[in-house]
Amino acid sequence: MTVPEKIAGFIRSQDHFFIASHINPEGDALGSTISLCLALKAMGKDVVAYNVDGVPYIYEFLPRRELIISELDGIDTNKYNLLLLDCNEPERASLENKGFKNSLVIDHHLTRKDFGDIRWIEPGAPATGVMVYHLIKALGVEITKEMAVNLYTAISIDTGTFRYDNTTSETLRVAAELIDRGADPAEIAIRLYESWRYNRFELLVRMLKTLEMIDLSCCRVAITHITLNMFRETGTTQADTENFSNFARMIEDVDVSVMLRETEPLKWKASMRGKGRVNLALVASRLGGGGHKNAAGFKAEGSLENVKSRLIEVLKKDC
Ligand SMILES: [Mn+2]
Repeated sequence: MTVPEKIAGFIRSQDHFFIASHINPEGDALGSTISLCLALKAMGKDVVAYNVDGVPYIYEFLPRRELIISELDGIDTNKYNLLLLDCNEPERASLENKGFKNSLVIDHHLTRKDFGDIRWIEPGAPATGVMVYHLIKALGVEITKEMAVNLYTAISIDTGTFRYDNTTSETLRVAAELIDRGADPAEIAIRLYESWRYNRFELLVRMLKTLEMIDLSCCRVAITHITLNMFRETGTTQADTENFSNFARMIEDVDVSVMLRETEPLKWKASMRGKGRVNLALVASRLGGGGHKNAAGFKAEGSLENVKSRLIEVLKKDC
């Protein structure tokens, strides 16, 4: 992967940066934000790292997570250059009403708009963390243990810890170097996958009980859902559902796993995961969402049954 000189050159030439990523941040958004923030600080830059939703508790192990602020009181964004990571529209970061000196986008998602004065988009990159890794190296900054843990976590989350089809030999080479720099794969895996609060596990059990299998002529779909009531009864929040959409994909003949979660009464967020047979990016775009071929999502309003039937209609067309 080659880092465009216009990105590295611009960063070298400027002093004030505002790093931000998408709402409901997961490992790639957070790890990319923190590691790039540390690298720019090491270069002596003035850096603000921001996420409107802060750091969810499951990522509290990330070193230097306290760098991420979620309040902008007293910060004049106009003096900063925006570095938008792991998303490519300011709305995704809840920054649509803020002004910036310049805006740069570093992302591996397909784009719908061409926001940004300088854009570096690599739809083939498994994680934004891989792009940030190469950027930090191009900037000549030494990768510290703190950066390595954040970047390794970023790449782990987006590759299902090196199991998804976006995992390449290059991904593993980057991961290997991060291990050499101090990231501990066993410890990070335990923090990511085996450190659940009991309530979260209870929510998973409740969700799995909602499993429905739907046979379309071309593919087999597994649908699960979580209602607001289920969150309430288990004392959990939206952040606890990270990775839940992958569970039903474990079933051998399931091609598409869909998790619907209620965010407000009759408002749903759908996360879809595939195994390569259906282009979920296309399915999601038809429903007003987006994503990658095997991991995409959309939002919908209406009753659960209504949302499901709209989804099934689109799946029938696209598979
Ligand atoms: Mn990502």
